Amino acid sequence: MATKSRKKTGANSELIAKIIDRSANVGVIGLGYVGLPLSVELARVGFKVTGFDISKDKVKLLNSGRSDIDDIGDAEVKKMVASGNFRATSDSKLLKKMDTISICVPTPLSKTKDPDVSYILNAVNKVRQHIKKGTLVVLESTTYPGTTEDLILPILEESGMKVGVDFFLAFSPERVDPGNATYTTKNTPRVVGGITPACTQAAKIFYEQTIPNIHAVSSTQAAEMVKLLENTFRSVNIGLVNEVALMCDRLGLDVWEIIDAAATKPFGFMPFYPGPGLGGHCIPIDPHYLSWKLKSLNYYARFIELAGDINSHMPEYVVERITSTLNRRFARSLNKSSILALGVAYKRNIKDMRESPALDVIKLLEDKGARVYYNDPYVPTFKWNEISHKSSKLTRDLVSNVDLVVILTDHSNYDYQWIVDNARAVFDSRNATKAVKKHRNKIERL
Ligand code: SAJ
Repeated sequence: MATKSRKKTGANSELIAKIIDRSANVGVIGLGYVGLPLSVELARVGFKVTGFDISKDKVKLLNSGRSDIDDIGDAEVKKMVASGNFRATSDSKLLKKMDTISICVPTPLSKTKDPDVSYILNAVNKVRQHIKKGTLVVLESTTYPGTTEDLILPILEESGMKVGVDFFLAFSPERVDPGNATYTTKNTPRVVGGITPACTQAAKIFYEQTIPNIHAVSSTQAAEMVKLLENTFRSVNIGLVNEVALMCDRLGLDVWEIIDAAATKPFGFMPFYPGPGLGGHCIPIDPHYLSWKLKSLNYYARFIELAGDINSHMPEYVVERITSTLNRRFARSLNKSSILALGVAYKRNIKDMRESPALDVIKLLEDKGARVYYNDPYVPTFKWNEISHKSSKLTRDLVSNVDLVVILTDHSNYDYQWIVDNARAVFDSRNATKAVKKHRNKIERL
């Protein structure tokens, strides 16, 4: 916990003093997988945190000491609330008491695959109505370069206040990796970029109180671009390795063997793994914020679009492979076959299903006439396209009676040997069965 004191310079000296002595009232708008962990860390180091959320149910749940986020347990919320350092509210009028405001709201894509910054605008307009002199506003939501300066700054200056003098505005990308117990909000280095040097300094000192390693960049646009590079790097490399999987299939090679062997190279290589597609609310989406912005500058971001194309076709490829497996092994067509899908969350060991490719695979299988059951220990039920689905109990009877089991999310708590022992055939899109010793002849992999 960095409680470094700073030579108080510039227009933000009063704010910095309040941040360092913890008398600053801290506001967090959006209490999801980013805002809630941030609130926990800020409360932990002694700030009085007010969490703002439009969901009254979420506000009620948090104030009663319970969590709806995978990475934050009820005990942490209960402790934070009991300490008196946190309360949740839907009343945006309380923003007028805040000395710092962190905006952690969703930035999805619209139906036409354009950035949807409506959540950011909704939050910023509430801040504009209530912001007081000397406040630090930091946007954390992933967005295209220019959002903070071109969209948010003019709205906040409608208050008549001057940025860098009367209030401070910066961008600091969230880097939460849901389900990652090693790297959490409090030990993941942070990038900050302000509209003015005084804004950058205020943001740097604010985050230093909870995170030891803060890296300042020259502008809000630079900070916005850093995050998009991080996530585009992942999307493009996942797209590459998904295409390598398609190549290996045609070459009669085992893509998992190839990647594991390449990963023995101690430098200049970083393993990514093929899968049924790209899920989550970040990796499939954030790169399109960047390509959208570049289109407005008459530049076509080819890598982003190509990776998006490959990644979004993986569900179809998985269904093609299942179809040929049923055909080859049992002379069965997909139509009227029975399939058990294991895992619907978008990645292992979490319950989040946003943009999960498992849903696309299940829909494609059903569209081709298969009877699909699913099991996911993290997702007991879900509703999709107005249809409710319920996780089937993972019994020997079910596993042994379906024509094929497809592994879509490699949750660690599955007994993969037991599954293979009892299944007629297994299509493994995650290499989850790599440690399975017996009956490997039943397994096909991406
Ligand atoms: N995936 C693959 N192959 C891989 C890695 C991932 O198919 O080699 C798939 C996953 O199954 C998942 C999707 O890609 O469906 C996204 O996976 P992810 O590991 O990037 O997970 P996210 O989106 O939950 O979190 C990411 C963060 N992950 C990591 O850095 C490991 C990080 O990029 C961001 O902090 C976060 O998105 C965000 O909020 O932007």
